[in-house]
Amino acid sequence: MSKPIAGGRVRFLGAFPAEVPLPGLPEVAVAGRSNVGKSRCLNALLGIRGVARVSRTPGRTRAVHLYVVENRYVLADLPGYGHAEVPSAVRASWKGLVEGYLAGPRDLRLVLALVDPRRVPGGMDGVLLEGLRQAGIPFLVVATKVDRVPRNDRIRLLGNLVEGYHLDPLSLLPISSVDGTGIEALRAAVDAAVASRRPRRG
Ligand SMILES: Nc1nc2c(ncn2[C@@H]2O[C@H](COP(=O)(O)OP(=O)(O)OP(=O)(O)O)[C@@H](O)[C@H]2O)c(=O)[nH]1
Ligand SMILES: [Mg+2]
Repeated sequence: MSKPIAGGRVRFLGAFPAEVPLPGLPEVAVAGRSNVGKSRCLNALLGIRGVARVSRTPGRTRAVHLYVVENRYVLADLPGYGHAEVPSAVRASWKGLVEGYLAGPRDLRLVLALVDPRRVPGGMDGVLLEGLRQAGIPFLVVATKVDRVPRNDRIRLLGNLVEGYHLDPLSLLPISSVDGTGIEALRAAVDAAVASRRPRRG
């Protein structure tokens, strides 16, 4: 059973705390630390309020939430990582869930790796990006909450991300789900990834 949202344009497939089903559509996943703004980014991307629950309590989303968008593709809201208060058993199950998701035989077109540009590059964000690189999974680093970064600091902080994570500057996108900065570009990147053909042999 899936729940229609936004006049049927988006369907909530469910929250999966263990095995994540293969929906048979191209997928785009949203990953990042707890509280980095994944759910709110997802809502902004879809142009709908309240699709994905926006939490004030970090680490609340501990399942993979799947949404079917216009029957074109599936958006996966992955559980956040890195919250200090999360007990180690929960952290281990998080790791298993996300690693299992990423390793599955999915038609995963793009991972939106959300990072807070005010944080020094490294830690779990670095681990995620390195894992995606090694697995050959296409990703876009999305720097969130730029409305909170004074304009004078933006270039410097974004430059730190490019340097710290060895990024192609084109694979970094600053966004704000509050003032809408970068949301159109994000939507275009997702649409392009979904529309692209899978690489063929030969
Ligand atoms: N100023 C500002 N605040 C934001 C933005 N995006 C998210 N927030 C706030 O940051 C907090 C966390 O946002 P969520 O979207 O719930 O974060 P999340 O990554 O889904 O968190 P978990 O599901 O707990 O991992 C909320 O209070 C949001 O309102 C943004 O672009 N700008
Ligand atoms: Mg969330």
